[in-house]
Amino acid sequence: MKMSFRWYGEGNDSVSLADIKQIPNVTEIVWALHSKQPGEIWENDEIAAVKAQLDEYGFGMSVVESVNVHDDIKTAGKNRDLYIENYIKTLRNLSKFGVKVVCYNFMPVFDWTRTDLFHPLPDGSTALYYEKSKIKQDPSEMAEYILTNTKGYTMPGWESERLAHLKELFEVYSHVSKEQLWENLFYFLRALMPVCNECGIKMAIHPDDPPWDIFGLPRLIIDEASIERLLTAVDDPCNALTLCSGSLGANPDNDIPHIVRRFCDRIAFAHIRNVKHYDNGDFSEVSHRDADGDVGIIDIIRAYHDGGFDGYIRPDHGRHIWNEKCRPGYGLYDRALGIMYINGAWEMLDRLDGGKK
Ligand SMILES: [Mn+2]
Repeated sequence: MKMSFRWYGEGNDSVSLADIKQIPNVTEIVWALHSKQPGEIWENDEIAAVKAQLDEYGFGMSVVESVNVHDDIKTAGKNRDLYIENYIKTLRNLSKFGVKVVCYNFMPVFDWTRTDLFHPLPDGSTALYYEKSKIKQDPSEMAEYILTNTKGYTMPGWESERLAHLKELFEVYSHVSKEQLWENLFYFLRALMPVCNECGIKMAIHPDDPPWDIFGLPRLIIDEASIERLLTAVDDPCNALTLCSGSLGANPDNDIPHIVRRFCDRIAFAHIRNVKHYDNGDFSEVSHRDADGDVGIIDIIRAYHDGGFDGYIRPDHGRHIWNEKCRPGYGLYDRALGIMYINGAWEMLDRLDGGKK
């Protein structure tokens, strides 16, 4: 495995590359051009500017998270083919700079969704939290909360410009059934696969988060069966997964270690995150320590190790600890602790394997 760390870019992240350099074993930065709107082409000079920043610290730029997919592609809108062409141009440009994995998602309207970005945990830290009863059919209450209570930060897809057009977006998606959304995803991937093979880029879809329908909108990548459907419908090594243990793990029925073992050779990018479930359907993000949550972090790491996983791995959201001022879920401290936990487990498994020989 190759350890990586998500970074929002110069001037857009409380964490510096110099900070990240001091976390043991991190060799890759997971990056993006965050000012780009879905559908825009990422130009060579813009990518080169990030590369120069990463080169200074000896970091690779193999993984992009995310190149976002335009709503016209998700809904088969009238400019779908134009935006697919733009996406392909972006992939070609990225490949010239050594990008190997592009993470993306196919969630309608919203990206990942939580009802509280600063939920207090018993130890005095805070974490991202999902309260089931707060997610109603109408998202306007949630939109209000996001606009007024998130201390200047927001979740992707919940930006104020986007929330202002919520009605129109919902109107467009109201004509897209779950089956049509699947077809639109396959259409997109089939158009991309020849270019991906030529450029050596894997398209690694991130599961829907949470892994069930919300606000009456369909969600596709939610469990083992849907992953199987995706990988068989477009059976190409470049049609790959970002396996997020926290996203899939929000549903207690998902056996993540089993899913990792089953699809290990199609996982290009691993997100490691722990989740604690409550009986009423709420869930909280927690530390990476296995015993603090319910997804089976140690069994997940063991599944990757047994599968000879040589893709990219990163700690996913962390808690807010030690009064860090940072983007919700994306501080330095708890993610660094998560990395050391994964490093420790991985090195121990290496040692145990060595002892068997
Ligand atoms: Mn994730």
